[in-house]
Amino acid sequence: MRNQGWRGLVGVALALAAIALPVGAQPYKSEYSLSIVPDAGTPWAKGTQLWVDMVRERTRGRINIRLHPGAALVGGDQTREFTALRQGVIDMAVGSTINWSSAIPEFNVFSLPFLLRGYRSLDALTQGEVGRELFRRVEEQGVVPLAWGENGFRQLSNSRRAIRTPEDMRGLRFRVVGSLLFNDIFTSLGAVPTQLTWNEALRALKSRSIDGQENPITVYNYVRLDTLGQRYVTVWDYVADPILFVVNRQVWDSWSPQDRDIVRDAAIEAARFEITLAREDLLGNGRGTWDDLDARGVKVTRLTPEQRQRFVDATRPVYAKWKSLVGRDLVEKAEAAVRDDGVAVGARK
Ligand code: X2X
Repeated sequence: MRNQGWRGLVGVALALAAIALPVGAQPYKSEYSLSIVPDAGTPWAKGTQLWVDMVRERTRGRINIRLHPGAALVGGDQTREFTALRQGVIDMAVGSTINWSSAIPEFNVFSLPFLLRGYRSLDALTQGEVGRELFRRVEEQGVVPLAWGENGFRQLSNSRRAIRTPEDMRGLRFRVVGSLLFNDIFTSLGAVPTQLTWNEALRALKSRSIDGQENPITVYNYVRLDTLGQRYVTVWDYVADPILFVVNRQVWDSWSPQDRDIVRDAAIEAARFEITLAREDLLGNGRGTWDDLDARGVKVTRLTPEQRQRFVDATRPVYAKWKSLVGRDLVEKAEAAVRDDGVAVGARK
């Protein structure tokens, strides 16, 4: 008897739920998980936090997101983040094209060495036909792309010596991540690349088992890589990694059209704020990034156009090889966009 009473109650509850929800829709979760790689403090993390806060506020708590830094939901293995998102293990993410290139090889377009020439060319890619095509690739994989943000132009740092020529890199061990494109780039320059996650990289830098790494200066500063012996920085702008604000498709479909608009608009606003932070070259305390580096005793090397050309020449075969791996059509679109909209190297500083 008692059992039947329960069944009756469950039946009534199910019937009520069916009335409340459109056919096929999933109920809202009490909390949505969101993955990012870096810790709080970087523009990437601050922009993500703004998105989370705006969504919670504007949906009056209907969409409540918990941020998981350090790619913790995939045990720190940032190259598995996109797959976990596709499979619904992660609900949302703000992730780098470098990390997601293992799932979508076309993302390597941003990592073709020395393709980009300053922020205008980067914008020409993300905001133009290339960006739209990449969004389509993301959608095909069951993930909803909402906005482009930016980690930034990636600079070289190491603990051994100032790097002005490819010869200066000879034999140095650098941490890289993402696709084998990075192994090819560093090998072509005579260095010894090692694929490590960001967490592993920090441990390896601390223990001095590797000599160097490459990351935007905002990331370098936030983790204070100078305190881990990374006292030589070379500004070479060889690649940049945009970040994407995305939501798993099933999660997206479970939200009302009104809530989807809120989430999309907030992503666009947060991404705009995030890009401003990434480009402003200021530290949290308001001091100029580059002046502060000098003051901390970091030796910053800026390549002259002639010096930079030597790196371009040395990585040309890698560029050619990866142009076909990434897809000739897409790379040619990117090259055309850079030609039309790019500004001279160094003009952004
Ligand atoms: O791991 C890195 O180097 C980082 C933090 O920049 C990315 O996630 C691509």
